[in-house]
Amino acid sequence: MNRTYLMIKPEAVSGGLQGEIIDLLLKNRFRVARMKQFRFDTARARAFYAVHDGKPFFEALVSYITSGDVVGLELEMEGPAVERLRELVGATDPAEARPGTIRYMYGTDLQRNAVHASDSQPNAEIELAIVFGGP
Ligand code: 3AN
Repeated sequence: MNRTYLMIKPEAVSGGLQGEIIDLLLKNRFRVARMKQFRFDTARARAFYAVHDGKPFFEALVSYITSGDVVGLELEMEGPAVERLRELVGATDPAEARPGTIRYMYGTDLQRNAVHASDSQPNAEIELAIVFGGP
């Protein structure tokens, strides 16, 4: 079984989109192993987005992701979970995302793009550890 991490971002949670997004995941054969609604504090948000530290949008990203509750999900599937989830999520910019992808349907702009999905297995493991702690 392979696993990855998906996070429903603040504007999608406050907009009540979490049910539809989770339904889409289940219909695409992901299994929800763990799920948690929480709010990032600044320190944890900086750790979560450490790979973007120093980029021009980093401070805006941290303040946005701490602005409200998020929903974090550990997802499992038999196939290549990281790659399948990235396909289902779509391009970072919703304006460039293909029809049928989560960001095409629920994203607004480059920052408010509905969800985050881990971009590699090592990053999935790091992000799952930050959000859920131990196994
Ligand atoms: P993805 O979320 O598709 O892996 P990344 O890792 O390049 O994309 O970016 C992480 C997050 O940073 C994005 N989801 C988005 O919210 C934000 N972001 C990326 N690029 C920009 C940008 N040019 N301006 C504002 N926010 C950005």
